[in-house]
Amino acid sequence: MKTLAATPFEYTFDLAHTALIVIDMQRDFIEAGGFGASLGNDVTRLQAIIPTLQQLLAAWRHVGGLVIHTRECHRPDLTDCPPAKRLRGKPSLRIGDAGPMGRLLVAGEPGADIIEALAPAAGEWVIDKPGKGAFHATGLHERLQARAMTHLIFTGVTTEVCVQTSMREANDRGYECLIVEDATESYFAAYKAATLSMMTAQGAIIGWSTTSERLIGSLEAPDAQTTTDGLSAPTIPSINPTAMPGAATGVAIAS
Ligand code: TIU
Repeated sequence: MKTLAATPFEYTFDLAHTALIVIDMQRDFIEAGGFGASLGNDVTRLQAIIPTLQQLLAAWRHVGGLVIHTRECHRPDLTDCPPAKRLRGKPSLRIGDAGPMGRLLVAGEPGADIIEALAPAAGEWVIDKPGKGAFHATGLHERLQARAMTHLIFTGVTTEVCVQTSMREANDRGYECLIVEDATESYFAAYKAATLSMMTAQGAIIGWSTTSERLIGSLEAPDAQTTTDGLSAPTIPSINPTAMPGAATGVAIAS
């Protein structure tokens, strides 16, 4: 088991039953000319977390943890895009319209791709999702159950839209959820801050938050032993023979 400092209190997980989820790090949200920009957002804000996510992914892959990537996108015929979603508001382009990176939020188009810097590795899951939440109409819960996953660690964009929705869906399905503060970002700093506060309030009502440094540190530290009652066993100091009484002088110790 691994334990790390988190808000509002320590978070403990077993790597074999924990997945790292990277939400929607797609060109459509992060690059100019995509869906995020069509809504009037400054997409450059989201680019700040790319190096942090690269470090976290490298550390997670190094210890052999399961990685799951999601992509918000729709079938080319848009049958999985409710009119309420497509027709909402007055964006410069709507879902399915052609933009400089192809049709917005449509599977198979360049804009729907995960950015090159965070490309999925072989064996990692890539979940296409028509909604904001990763569990809606994706079969993700069933796949996680088949792998006996109990803990989910959330990263990606945007904090208060797809990341928060997914973490709330996961919490209601019984997963112990952690969000990595510097590996998630929003177009709005205030919404990110509010989301982290509200999800960790009331004794981790939705889940915990921590930093990538703490999470990576926990991966590098040896696993804590657990006792049968689930509590961490006290650490037994290793014995250094040269530090034992008499060792330096060669005096025999009476047995
Ligand atoms: N608009 C916005 O903040 N986000 C989305 O539409 N999707 C995701 O968060 N992925």
